[in-house]
Amino acid sequence: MRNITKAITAGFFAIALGVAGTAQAGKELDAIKARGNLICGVGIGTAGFMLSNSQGKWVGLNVDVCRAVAAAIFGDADKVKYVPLTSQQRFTALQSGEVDLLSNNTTVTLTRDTALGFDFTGVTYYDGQGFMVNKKLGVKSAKELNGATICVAPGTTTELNLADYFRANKMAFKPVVIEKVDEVRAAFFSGRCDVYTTDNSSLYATRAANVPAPMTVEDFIILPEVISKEPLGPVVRHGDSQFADIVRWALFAMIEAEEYGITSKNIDEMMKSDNPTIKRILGVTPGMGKALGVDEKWVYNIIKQVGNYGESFDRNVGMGSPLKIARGQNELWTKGGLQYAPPIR
Ligand SMILES: N[C@@H](CCC(=O)N[C@@H](CS)C(=O)NCC(=O)O)C(=O)O
Repeated sequence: MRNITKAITAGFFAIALGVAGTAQAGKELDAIKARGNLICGVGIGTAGFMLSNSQGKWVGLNVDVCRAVAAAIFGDADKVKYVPLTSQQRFTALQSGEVDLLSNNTTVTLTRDTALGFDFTGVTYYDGQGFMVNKKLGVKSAKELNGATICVAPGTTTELNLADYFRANKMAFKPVVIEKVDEVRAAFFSGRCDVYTTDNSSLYATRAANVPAPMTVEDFIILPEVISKEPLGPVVRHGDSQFADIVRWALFAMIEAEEYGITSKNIDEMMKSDNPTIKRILGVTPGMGKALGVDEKWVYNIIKQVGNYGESFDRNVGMGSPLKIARGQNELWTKGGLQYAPPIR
């Protein structure tokens, strides 16, 4: 009897602890603060999105999200350690606590948000899956790819959409599944695959930055079909809603700043603005920082050190970069795009 009571009591405490463990706000945040830096899972290397440059400094649109989170937490965008991960490694790395978040072109999906135990906090880049081919192949449409050999990375939505698309169109294909992105690119450029399929953003980046001489950008075309929705965004593991909120609002702050015309260049002027919304965003009217559990200057620090969403987009992947990607769906909602941040209030 006593043993049963003990067992029941122990079980009860285990459950109670478990519940308290998952609901405990700030435990990841506390660990990040105690460590003194944010550990951000990124890709192996994709121009414009996440790349360690010639000085060994990580740059890119996804990297800027990591920097924005560090600016919000530490007031210093440089307090980030980057861990490059393949598509296959990324989810285990997040689940096991090896990284605090992923900001690496991961698509928001239902199963990742639930069964894998993650929370997505926004969309850094609205994307879709496409196909790239060598012009020599003479193909103008994805509908002409019956029987093609196709390079694809494992553990991705890409792999699943590819199978769906070919089945739906009653076509056959031979997958060449390669984990490391540089090896996928090498296989494609050496002619081992007729087609490279991934998110269009990665195809643009690969075409702009990875074509080996004597071939050039002009030798490759990205076919017109976009076969899926790939909303790419930062993702954290379940367990610390406060940390998730900071990641969520760091990206929103970049988007909101663009909407209100606050840039890294004019932010000191903007601190003197009479506009009540701008005063609240920039912490001149306090309250938002306190609510989020960060310094009132969190948005100031993000925008001053990283820039607003439009500045980051332009510098990394847009017209100010070699990729020259049009804003398209990633334009602000006020200009016909999908980028929409809820109010900071
Ligand atoms: N968005 C897709 C694919 C994401 C993905 O990881 N693709 C890889 C394989 S092409 C990639 O972009 N890697 C880039 C890198 O490691 O730098 C997903 O979430 O499953």
